Amino acid sequence: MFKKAKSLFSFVKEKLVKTRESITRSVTQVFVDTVATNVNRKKVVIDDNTVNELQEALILSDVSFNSSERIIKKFKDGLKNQETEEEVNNEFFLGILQKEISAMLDRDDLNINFEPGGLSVFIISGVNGSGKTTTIGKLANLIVSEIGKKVMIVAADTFRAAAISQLEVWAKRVGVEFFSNESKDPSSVVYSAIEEAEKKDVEVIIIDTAGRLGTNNDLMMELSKIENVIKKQMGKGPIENLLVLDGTSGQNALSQIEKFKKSINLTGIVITKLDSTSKAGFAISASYDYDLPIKLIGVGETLHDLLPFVPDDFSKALFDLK
Ligand SMILES: Nc1nc2c(ncn2[C@@H]2O[C@H](COP(=O)(O)OP(=O)(O)OP(=O)(O)O)[C@@H](O)[C@H]2O)c(=O)[nH]1
Ligand SMILES: [Mg+2]
Repeated sequence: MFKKAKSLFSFVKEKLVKTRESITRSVTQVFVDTVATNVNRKKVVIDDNTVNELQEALILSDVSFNSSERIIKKFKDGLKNQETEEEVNNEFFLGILQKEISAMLDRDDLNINFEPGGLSVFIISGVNGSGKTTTIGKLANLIVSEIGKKVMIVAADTFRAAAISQLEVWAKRVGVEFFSNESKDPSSVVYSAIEEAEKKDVEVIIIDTAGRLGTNNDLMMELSKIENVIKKQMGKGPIENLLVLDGTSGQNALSQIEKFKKSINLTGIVITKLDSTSKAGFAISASYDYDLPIKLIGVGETLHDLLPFVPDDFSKALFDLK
């Protein structure tokens, strides 16, 4: 799935430059003395002080305490009885860190799912301005260009008048079906959209929702109602229920996951704006602490700037490894 987009490792590396510079700088500093004491040694030794500094550096790079504990434990396990013929340099330590982080992010539910033979319904939600509408345009493009399915995008953000026309522009740009109507009730828009999709043999509908804070109960109930309407109408819930997180908010985005998770059955997360943040470290915690797959990442504002999430590529890009 999404094979072409998946092969863009060098592109991810290029885009993650801000986070990479910040993480690599702080983590590299931690290892300076350790690298010196391990020169010409076969068995690698690292002291507790260095390990503590490493944990601090991770936390300063927007990794949560919980995730940092796990990374440190795995890092220490990885080093235990480590005998190496390799030169013990920075890359040696970063390589061990990268492998552990990659393993933490790797899951068997990273792919976007489609209903076999039926209509696939995707809901896209998130706080205001996180990148939902832009992500929908890019995702529609990925699905059309790589999988060739017939897509309809649905304007269920009835809150802002401009939201509908913004989505319509994306639909035209990508060349997919677009649905909106006069109703102010997002669930009613979704209901009509599904009827229309069935008439037009659409295979995937992607629903744009209004930005909302997880603390606003009324708006969270509205989101949950959309999910319930789909369940009733289709006999099952949306196959993808994706929460879009703004990469520039760093650890602040984590509390949003917790709140959205209480109201809707999230199937995964999308992290946007990774091209303009130094805080991408929080992505590790977004997945590990909340037991959710990162399915897609946004790395820019154009049509092609949405990529499937590949844990090994992402973690290598964090530490500038090949
Ligand atoms: N650099 C960068 N900008 C992005 C990315 N994704 C979205 N944006 C920008 O973020 C801004 C907000 O994007 P929207 O898609 O309108 O966000 P939204 O979540 O739909 O916003 P609301 O509907 O108002 O809640 C726009 O200026 C986008 O171009 C990304 O991956 N990288
Ligand atoms: Mg929007």
